[in-house]
Amino acid sequence: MKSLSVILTIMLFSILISGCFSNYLYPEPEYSNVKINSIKVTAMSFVDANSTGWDNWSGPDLYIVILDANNTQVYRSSTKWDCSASGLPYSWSLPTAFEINNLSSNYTISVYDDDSDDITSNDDLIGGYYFNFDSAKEGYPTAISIHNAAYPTKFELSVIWY
Ligand SMILES: [Ca+2]
Ligand SMILES: [Ca+2]
Ligand SMILES: [Ca+2]
Repeated sequence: MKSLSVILTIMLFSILISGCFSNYLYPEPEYSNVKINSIKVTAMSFVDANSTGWDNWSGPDLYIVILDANNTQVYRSSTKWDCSASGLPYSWSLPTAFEINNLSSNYTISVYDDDSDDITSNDDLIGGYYFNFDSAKEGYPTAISIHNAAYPTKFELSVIWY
């Protein structure tokens, strides 16, 4: 009887150990890198602070800029000319996925109106946000919305965590 309880105790221990061991071998995924595959503007204002259109005679010409924490430009999209509210969302696929290896690094994402066709105007900043991926990684979503209820501009990033 005594030997049976010893055997049971040993079995129990081995189950507990194998339980711990399998948790150790297969922990919850913890990703430390992210790739941006595409960027969308899903909402924005089509007038500036003076309620005037971004361009006088046509729709705004949208492009995306991402700056790193040192305000160095790390991405600039192509320009989509003469955009309209009915054309939303506007989407840019990144030809080479933009890889981020430090999730706590801060970035700025902004959308501009390209005025390179108008020598009287600099490009207009339509809207932008500071963000980092630490605050977005809960559950590792593949679509990350960047917005603030106080402002009309909304971005959506399509990402892969790895
Ligand atoms: Ca303009
Ligand atoms: Ca235009
Ligand atoms: Ca323009």
